[in-house]
Amino acid sequence: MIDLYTWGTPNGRKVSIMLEELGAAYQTTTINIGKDEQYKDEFIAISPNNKIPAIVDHDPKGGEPVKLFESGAILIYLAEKFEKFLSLDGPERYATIQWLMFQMAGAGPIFGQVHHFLRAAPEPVPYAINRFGKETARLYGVLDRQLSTKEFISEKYSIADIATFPWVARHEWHKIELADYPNVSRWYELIASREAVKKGMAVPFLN
Ligand SMILES: N[C@@H](CCC(=O)N[C@@H](CS)C(=O)NCC(=O)O)C(=O)O
Repeated sequence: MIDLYTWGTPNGRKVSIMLEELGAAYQTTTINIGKDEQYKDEFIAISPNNKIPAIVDHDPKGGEPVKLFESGAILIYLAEKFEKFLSLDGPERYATIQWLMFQMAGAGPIFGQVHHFLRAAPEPVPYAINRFGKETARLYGVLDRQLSTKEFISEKYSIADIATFPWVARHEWHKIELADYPNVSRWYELIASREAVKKGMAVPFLN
């Protein structure tokens, strides 16, 4: 059994999509980051950076339960455990990891800044909105070029697609018109149509 600690955000949904794609046995604990539950001692013991997502795998390949935070690390761990969505060696493995890192270090943090300055900042900061908005458009351009010759971000459906999809699903939050990026748009519809993606995007279920 895998315990998933999450909230209804793109980083959390990367992991719920992955667990659904794998058909893994998991149970969800919600960490309401709007109510500061991420700062509780019991959660920090699992996720020392006090951010979701985090997992505890009670049934690892050997030894003690495995605790992990950072969505990219969790995706790699699960991909290797189940031997799916990441080649175990060869150029394809590193192509996938490269695009996973593009999401982790580029698209995620930058789109997140746009969300913050457009939706949460206590006052308008035009410089920040412009800077992060331009960088967001540039990153969509990079993704669009990559997808102009490929069905998926890497060679096959992989953790690079799983990491990127929930962020692109928030395109309206970062003021991106998907029609301006036809290859991203085509890819987005393809990934959105997967049953496991639909299920993973609905986690955590909140009344
Ligand atoms: N690089 C981290 C980022 C995680 C992250 O930013 N999580 C946000 C929600 S999407 C969070 O828990 N924020 C709570 C806080 O910062 O206090 C990852 O990919 O796991």
